[in-house]
Amino acid sequence: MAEIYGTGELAPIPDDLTIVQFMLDYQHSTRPVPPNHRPWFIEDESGRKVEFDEVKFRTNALANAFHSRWKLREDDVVCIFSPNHIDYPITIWAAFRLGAVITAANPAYTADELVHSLTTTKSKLLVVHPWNLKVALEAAKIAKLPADRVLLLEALPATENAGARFATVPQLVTEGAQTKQAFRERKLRKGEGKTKLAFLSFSSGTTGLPKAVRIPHYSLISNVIQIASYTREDTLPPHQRKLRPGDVGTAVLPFYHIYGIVIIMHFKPFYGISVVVTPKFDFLAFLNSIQRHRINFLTVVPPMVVALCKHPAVKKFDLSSIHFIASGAAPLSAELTVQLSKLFPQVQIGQGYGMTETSTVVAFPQREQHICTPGSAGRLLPGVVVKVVRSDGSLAPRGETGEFVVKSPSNALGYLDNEKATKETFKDGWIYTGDEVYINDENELFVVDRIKDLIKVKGFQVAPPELEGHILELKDVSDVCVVGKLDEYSGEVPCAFIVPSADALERLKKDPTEGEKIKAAVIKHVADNKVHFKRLAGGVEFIDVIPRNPSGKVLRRVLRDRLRAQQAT
Ligand code: 4UW
Repeated sequence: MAEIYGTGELAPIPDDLTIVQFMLDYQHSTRPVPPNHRPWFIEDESGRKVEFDEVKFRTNALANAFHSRWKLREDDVVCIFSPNHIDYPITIWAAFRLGAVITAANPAYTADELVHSLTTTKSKLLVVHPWNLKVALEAAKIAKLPADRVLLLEALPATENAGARFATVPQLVTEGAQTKQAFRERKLRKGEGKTKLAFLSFSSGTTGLPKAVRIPHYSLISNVIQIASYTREDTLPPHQRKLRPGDVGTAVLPFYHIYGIVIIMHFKPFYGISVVVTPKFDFLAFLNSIQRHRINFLTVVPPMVVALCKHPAVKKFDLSSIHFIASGAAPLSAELTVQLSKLFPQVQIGQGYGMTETSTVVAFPQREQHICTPGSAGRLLPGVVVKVVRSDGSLAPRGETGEFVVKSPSNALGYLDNEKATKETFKDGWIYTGDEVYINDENELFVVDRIKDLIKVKGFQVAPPELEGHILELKDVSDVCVVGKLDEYSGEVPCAFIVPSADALERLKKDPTEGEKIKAAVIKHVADNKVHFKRLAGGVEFIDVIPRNPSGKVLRRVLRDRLRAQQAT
């Protein structure tokens, strides 16, 4: 048994275009309708629609202003720090017109976390939503980014006078539209798309701290084409297909994450699907929005499926417009899949599997199936070649488990300034995912476990070493190991095993109530400095010694499995 190939033919992938040219200026054979078929974006709350012509106009005007005001140019990095916003994609595409690179930060980040993104990527410009301005300014100061390099996505409320100090995107669009085009668009030579950087997206990969993944334009274009090819070959009659041009889709999952970047921001409008842009996830507002905008296509993560299955309010809304729900970013159990299909019998339901390093989708809900095989993470996309590698390095036959190893035209280039981690994960065109999987005869993927360090909380990445380094700052802790504890809603939540310092042990001996105080201090230290999903919701446990292998590597799985065994009893 050798390599396994994805299903179907893959259309040619242009390697001389940037993703903005591919989206706004080009008619690829897999694009089912002309780009001006439907509104591209719909602002959830106001219902404001942005048509293709306006998207293009605003992108070009903003690129012009980026050039005149800041001389933004080739390879400059722009950091966008915002919840989903109707001008978020336009800002990114404008930067791409100039050959600049985007890093998108989680809008819930604390100042310290944002500083890490800004400094690692050497960002030159910070584009911010007014809600994030305070944290952004704090981080910009530490990262030595001048305040005149902060751009607001929209004006501050009139009550906050500081608004006048910062330029806004709408202002720059007006400014850029008034002057003649001053910039020369960055055009690519044949083949250059394969190396020309588009995004620096953070992922902790299989081990260590979050790293910036180098994603070129070609990878993004490839993935959009792979999904579109797969979907267009559909053997079903058009009215029964799960994805149809003219559909309305959600953008409640964040644009900053690779799932949002590829599927929601690029694939949906490319395929003629209007995107309803929602800045914050609130379940009742989400149901309301589906009803109000007659949404057909939901891209979700498993906790949203839990809510759809269990929340009593679901029955109060008219959700009959939905015809396709795709879940991804973390495992969706077979039980939940079946439960969801019973509640929504008219809806096609499936899972996709993706990874920042494969930017992004490797497997997508199988075309012909109304309900995916419960537990399956989708079927391999065209253009994807995979191996399942056992721990002894041999290849596992179909149906047997091993590490999932992927070669796809969408694979990223490696990690920024981190040769060691790049060599461990990116080998001869293959990406070692750190996921344990098997593939059945139908080319369906089943993720059975995670071999890598990563914890996924509601689909968000949490890198245990990041929390461990942070917890070790406390003098009461002499050693620590963070693992994922199973959680019905979030999938997993971080739990810390700590070895108390000698001093803390002395205090504990004298006064047993000290234990709770130490645990509370650890929880608070993380909660005060890290984004909400990194909090130690799984609690803190004392342990005598952290298990390590002879070379000193933490045996995280030993503790994780011990915890899960306890949970099972
Ligand atoms: N089942 C089990 C799954 C699954 C999974 C991911 O944060 P990253 O780097 O990236 C993502 C991307 C998810 C995604 C993108 C596009 C898409 O269509 C879709 O489904 C509709 C999902 O999460 O995390 C990568 C890691 O997340 C886990 C797995 O461990 C992987 O290495 N993961 N999807 N269906 N686990």
